Amino acid sequence: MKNVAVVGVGDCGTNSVLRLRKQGMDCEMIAVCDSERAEKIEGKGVVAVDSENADLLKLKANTSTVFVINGIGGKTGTFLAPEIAKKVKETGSRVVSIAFHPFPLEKERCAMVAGFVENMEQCADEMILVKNNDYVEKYPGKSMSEAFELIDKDVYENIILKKGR
Ligand SMILES: Nc1nc2c(ncn2[C@@H]2O[C@H](COP(=O)(O)OP(=O)(O)OP(=O)(O)O)[C@@H](O)[C@H]2O)c(=O)[nH]1
Ligand SMILES: [Mg+2]
Repeated sequence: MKNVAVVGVGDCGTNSVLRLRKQGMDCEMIAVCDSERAEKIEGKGVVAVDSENADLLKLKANTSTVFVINGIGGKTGTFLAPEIAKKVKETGSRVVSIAFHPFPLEKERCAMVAGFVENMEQCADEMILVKNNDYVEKYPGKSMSEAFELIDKDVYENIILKKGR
């Protein structure tokens, strides 16, 4: 898809975009924002961004839609994804947030969802909350990594391909 960029923020977002790339995601640019891992990943078809240089996505790929992907409950994704969304939106791209709701047993992380949603709603044009637990119920007996792969496949087919333009 021309003019579509996908940015993963934090560990979950980074894992997710790397899996999507492996699954053959078609997009103009893949970026990650994770200070701990970006250096190791950058260059292999992946660009490192932070909230300061997120406008790169517009400059380099002339993106019209940018998907910002993160898990909720850690620090990086929860707090930097809205900042990146805001910065990208300022460049004129449409921003769709895809955020993973933590598992119910991650109680303290779940408590951060409401604040994140409130924040992201101010920064993105649209936000989609994907509940990790729904997949565990839908695909019982799968390992965590198998479940994450299925989630990403679904995100690609039902959100990115449908909403990217
Ligand atoms: N769907 C999906 N969810 C994940 C994945 N990895 C982690 N999560 C969820 O995302 C939440 C946030 O975790 P991380 O992404 O590790 O947190 P982070 O944003 O890196 O934050 P810090 O490491 O604290 O800076 C977790 O509590 C899980 O619920 C993944 O690969 N796929
Ligand atoms: Mg992390």
